[in-house]
Amino acid sequence: MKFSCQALDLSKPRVMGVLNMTPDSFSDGGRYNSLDAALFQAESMVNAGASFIDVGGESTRPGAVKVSLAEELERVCPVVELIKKNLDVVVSVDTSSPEVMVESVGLGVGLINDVRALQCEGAKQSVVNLGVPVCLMHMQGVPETMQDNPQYGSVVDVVECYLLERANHLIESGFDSEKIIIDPGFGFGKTLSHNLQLLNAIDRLVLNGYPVLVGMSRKSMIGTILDKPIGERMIGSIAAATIAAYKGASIIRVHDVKETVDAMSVVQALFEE
Ligand code: YH5
Repeated sequence: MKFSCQALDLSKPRVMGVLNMTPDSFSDGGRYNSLDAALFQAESMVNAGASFIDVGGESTRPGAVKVSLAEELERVCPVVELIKKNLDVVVSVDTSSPEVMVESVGLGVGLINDVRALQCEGAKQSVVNLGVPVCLMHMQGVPETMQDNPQYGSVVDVVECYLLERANHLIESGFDSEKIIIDPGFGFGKTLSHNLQLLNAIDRLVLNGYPVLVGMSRKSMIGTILDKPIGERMIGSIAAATIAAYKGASIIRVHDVKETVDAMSVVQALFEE
């Protein structure tokens, strides 16, 4: 089966809503940092058709400052617990920390989303022990400096090779290959041209047999194409999401859930014809 990931139904393109718990959150201005507001936002995204809520407590945007483990646990765990108690949705946690992975899975998280593809000390072993699905993302460099003149020979070759290597590594450690999702990491050490080459190669990434997750929502690739600020990137983001889904991406990580869900219904209608 092409879109198989045990415990997650990826038989059609799914939408993952972003729930940013960082105080410096770029797109919600930090408005959702109280627990009640976070639950309200999560509930709105579920009502709008989100299949996943991605909770993140570490900002990985270019130039962001590092967050302590205690701080990340304090940002992530209470909201994960609250969402799992109140809503019927798969919660994913955007983390690279094994401690956050273990704690949040204990609270009901169903997917680990790691932008560092389990390269931090102890992360791979934690995921193997926990046995929950994981998204492995490609990043060139580190968030602090990754957008300072990124370079590749062939970006598609490099990204594909890296993701398959990380997946193989995990499988060799005893992890179920059916629980692996891959993500080219739009904007993580990539120029606009690199991002467009990757978007155009989503169908090639899908051929490896792992479900593909993409996150382009509101990112600078959209901003650069449109020459528009973050608040005016929704329609461009939906266009990019539609292209990715049409090329076979299974999970689309977005801020604007309702609008993207409609776009995914159009793609799915075409697949069913
Ligand atoms: C992703 O692609 N991205 S956090 C800068 C922006 C807008 C949005 C300048 N976590 C991904 O969303 N996890 C993030 O405008 C992710 N894939 C996966 N799997 C960065 C982000 C953003 C950054």
